[in-house]
Amino acid sequence: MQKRRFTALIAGMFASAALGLSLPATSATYKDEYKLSTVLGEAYPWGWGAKRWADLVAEKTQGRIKIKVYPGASLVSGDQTKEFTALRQGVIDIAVGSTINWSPQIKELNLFALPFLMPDHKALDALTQGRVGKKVFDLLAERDVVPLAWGENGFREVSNSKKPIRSPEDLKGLKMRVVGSPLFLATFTALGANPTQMSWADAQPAMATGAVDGQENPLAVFNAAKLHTVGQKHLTLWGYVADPLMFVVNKNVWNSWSADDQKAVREAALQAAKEEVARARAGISAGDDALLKEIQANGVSVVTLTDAERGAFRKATAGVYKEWADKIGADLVKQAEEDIARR
Ligand code: X2X
Repeated sequence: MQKRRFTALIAGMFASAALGLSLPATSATYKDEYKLSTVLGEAYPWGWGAKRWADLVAEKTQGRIKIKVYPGASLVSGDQTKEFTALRQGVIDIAVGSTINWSPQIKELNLFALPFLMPDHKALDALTQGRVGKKVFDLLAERDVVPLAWGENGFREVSNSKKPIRSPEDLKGLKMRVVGSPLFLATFTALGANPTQMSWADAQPAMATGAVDGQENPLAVFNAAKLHTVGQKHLTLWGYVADPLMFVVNKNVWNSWSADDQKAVREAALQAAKEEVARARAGISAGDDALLKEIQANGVSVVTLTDAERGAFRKATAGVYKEWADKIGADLVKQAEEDIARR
């Protein structure tokens, strides 16, 4: 009798231990490692910013929160447009993601990809740091993530292996690799190009083999990825769109942390994002053109457009702008236009 009761007790202990293991993490449970997703690695401002955030979090939480960066969108097998869904589902704990890659799930993020909406960095800041940025973060918060800071991939310049691009006519028939949302297909189709969507992982081999003629990405990406080695000899500075980055945490993960640790993670995100934006902007403007010089030294010919030339691209994409402004939400687009005008 005694023995049987003892056996039952032991069995019960094992059962609850096993049960305990399969229960979801309680608020007191921290993971050994949190998975942070990015598309680009540490050689790029984007991946550098993510690593910086992870390091600052480790420091500020005395190692209670350990974050590992998974570049190449590897947690979703490189399929960067699935990143946000995986983040909501908890497959990814934390992310530094581009508005472009998350725009298939959050249509308002297409705002930043409206052709020629933002003329300069000040315009981009007026959006991310103003009421538009707040509205977008509110939308993210409704979708199971906690948004903490705005970073930057950058103004996306167009390159190709065939010829200098100065007018929409020059783009006619060029096979262009584009990302993310159907808005990019619409823009390049309106310009007479032949756009095809693919992930960043697939884009580089496609350029190397000549399966595509060109692509569009910020100068920091062009340079770090050494796109001159995959035939990209012609680069046009047209600044037609810019993609900001968002530093976010899955809501369940966030809620599992103490208030002090949440504060530390938020402060770390703001600091890392600020430093990351500075890196994304380094060397690409009149005051500091070191990066641009490096690209040219690699044999890339760079076309800078006059206002009139830029105007021709704007005109050719005006219909796409109008159509997509309605899809994104006329009110949000109007606010963005007002805030840019007032910058
Ligand atoms: O795929 C791209 O072009 C990249 C790296 O810029 C993004 O993830 C948006």
